[in-house]
Amino acid sequence: MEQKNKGELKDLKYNEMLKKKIEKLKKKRNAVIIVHNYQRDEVQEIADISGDSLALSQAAVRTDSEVIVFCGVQFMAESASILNPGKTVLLPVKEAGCPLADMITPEKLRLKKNEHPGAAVVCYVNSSAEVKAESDIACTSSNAIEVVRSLKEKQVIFVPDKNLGRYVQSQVPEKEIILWEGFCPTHIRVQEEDIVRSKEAHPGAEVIAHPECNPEVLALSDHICSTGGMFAYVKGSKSKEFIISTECGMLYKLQKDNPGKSFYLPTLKLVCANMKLITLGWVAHSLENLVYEVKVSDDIREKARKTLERMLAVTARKG
Ligand code: CIZ
Repeated sequence: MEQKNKGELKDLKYNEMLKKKIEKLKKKRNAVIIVHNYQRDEVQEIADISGDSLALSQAAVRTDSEVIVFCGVQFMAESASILNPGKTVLLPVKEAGCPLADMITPEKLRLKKNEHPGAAVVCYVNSSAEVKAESDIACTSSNAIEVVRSLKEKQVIFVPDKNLGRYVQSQVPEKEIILWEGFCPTHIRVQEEDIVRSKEAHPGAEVIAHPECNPEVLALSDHICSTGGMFAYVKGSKSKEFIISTECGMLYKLQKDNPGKSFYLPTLKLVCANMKLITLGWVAHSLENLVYEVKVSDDIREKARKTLERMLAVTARKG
């Protein structure tokens, strides 16, 4: 059995104490804790529901709880709030933002729309409520291809992730995709040589990459999909080893759900600092003080809700 040092044992004891406190506060507040796949392991351990941003927003709609503690980043909590106007949505650390979402503003998007008046605007969910309000339809990495295919317009302004947009273009050649120069600072850290080195170290492993990675990395991958798609793919694959090119938090649940399989990161740089801001201590603080409430103004919410609901309708059509 793995030996733990004194410091690690102290941390474990502290975490156990916090988990008990969170459990009590959750009952008192009639709250549900929903946790994104990229969160810290110990935060994933207390999840009532875990998943990708789409699954979490949908789960938030189904819950009877009055309070939703969203362990993720700002745009995810905003989406939950937009789809659940009657509920209190809390983000335990208010600084937990998304640098990709910050690479576009509604003003700049309006200028782009003026340059391409006939184009439809598809926004990745990693965008602010204001940008969603300026868009025609949202998408996630799990449904971006379907969403773009569903549009009647040939020209599509795809914001803000250029790598996801480029990947969608390769799968939907009948459309003309106008890319935005945004990127995820975490996913672009994986380099071609990281994949080459990992394949040499684990020659039997399949490489699965998130479409936010650079095109050179995607070209070396066996399978490209969203985080939700990764769980399904690994479950159905006969392989025993996988190189996972996405944020390191994914390894917690992949390993838990697939005890007989091994998972490797191509580089230790795959850490999203924003996702890791939320700790058990902040979750307890959030429940105790009902902070930090994420609210969207009524006019923006109404428009952004339509953008999200159009996406949900496309996904529902698939069944
Ligand atoms: O949509 C999400 O939750 C993100 C950010 C990634 C993914 O592929 O699930």
